[in-house]
Amino acid sequence: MKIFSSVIFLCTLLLGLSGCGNAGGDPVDPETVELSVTGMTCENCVNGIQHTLSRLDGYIQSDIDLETERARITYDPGKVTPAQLMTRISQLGFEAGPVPETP
Ligand SMILES: [Cu+2]
Repeated sequence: MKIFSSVIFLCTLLLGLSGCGNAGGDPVDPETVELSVTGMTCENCVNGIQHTLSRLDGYIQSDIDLETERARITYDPGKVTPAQLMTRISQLGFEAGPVPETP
């Protein structure tokens, strides 16, 4: 389910990273956070968020769904925190927060 698919996703990501010339640095141990992002109206909003996040050190990748208003963001926890990611998104005029728990 959710946890399972994110494990698969992380494995894929790790394989991808190791293929891009790791010069003996610390291995990145990425984490993925799922956020609720509201206020997006079109693909430009999504692209704007991704563009802004991509300039944050520690940001790796994101998958943002306009319809479900969910953002799944992969990041390096040694460099950036989910709080910083949320702050960046809200600075763009969107509301970002933790996904409400579903029973
Ligand atoms: Cu838009």
